[in-house]
Amino acid sequence: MLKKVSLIGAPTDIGAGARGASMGPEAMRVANLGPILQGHGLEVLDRGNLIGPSNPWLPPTNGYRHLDEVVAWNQLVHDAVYTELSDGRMPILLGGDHCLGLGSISAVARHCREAGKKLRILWLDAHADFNTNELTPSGNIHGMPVACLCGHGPKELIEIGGQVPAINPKWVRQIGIRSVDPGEKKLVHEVGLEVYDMRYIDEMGMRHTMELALATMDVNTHLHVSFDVDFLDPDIAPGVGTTIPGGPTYREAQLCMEMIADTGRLASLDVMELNPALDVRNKTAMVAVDLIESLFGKSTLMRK
Ligand code: B3U
Ligand code: MN
Ligand code: MN
Repeated sequence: MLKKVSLIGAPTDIGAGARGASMGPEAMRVANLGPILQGHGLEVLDRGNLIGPSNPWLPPTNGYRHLDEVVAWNQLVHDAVYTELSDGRMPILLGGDHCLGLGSISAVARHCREAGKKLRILWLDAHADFNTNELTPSGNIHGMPVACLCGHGPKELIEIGGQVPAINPKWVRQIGIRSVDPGEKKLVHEVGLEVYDMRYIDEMGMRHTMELALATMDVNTHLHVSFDVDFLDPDIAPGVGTTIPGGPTYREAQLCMEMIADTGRLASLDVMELNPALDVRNKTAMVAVDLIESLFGKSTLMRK
């Protein structure tokens, strides 16, 4: 695991259906993310916030809301994430809504191509984020980033990482899924995405789920985690725009993070959709920070 990490704030809700994720980066700082990671022996640089277009809050055109602004933000995120990886630092993207997973992961994919690394992506989310402009019920682009990464999306978005498609769907494992739109579901099946939905986690348990999700990694693997905070059960994480009941409990989420930490392969991270306007005394940010600590190996009394 890289010892040097960089925090990149992307304060926007440009792809979301509710305002407020633009305050996510600051809430993570208020919850002490930087100093806490430093306390675990990491060298932490806070790069501050990216500055992009404001949110005009318009209805969709051609099935997309704010496409131009989403492209601009993703370009900024791509460049910032790519720069950190080129410098040998681990980027931690603080969202911002999940449309920015596109810029982040297309930069990671570019880096892996150039470095000859095998890429694995864990998409922790209540949603599959696999809509297109024809399938979307909302036009909100935070419901589309995985489809765009796999080449299903508008030209100006899918080309950001310099290669179309940016990733192979075989590199993705989705965990915690429990809200998928009907057309989206069909496309997810067609593409053959590896999905561990809540039904699977209920039946098989988080341990077995993570063993499978992490199975095909080796020493040459770059592991990217895209953590949509709405992955978590709303009981512990109410501060998100689209709460979906029945998510992983605190213990299940801890185990998920610990098993990722145990691989030693985590090399980039997105923390997305945190919405302080909907939170209760910053508790969702504090849970997210707590889980990120586990992702960096906090909780292993038994193993160290
Ligand atoms: N699938 C719905 C809702 C949604 C997706 N991602 C979030 N919400 N956060 C849509 O609008 O695409
Ligand atoms: Mn998402
Ligand atoms: Mn989600």
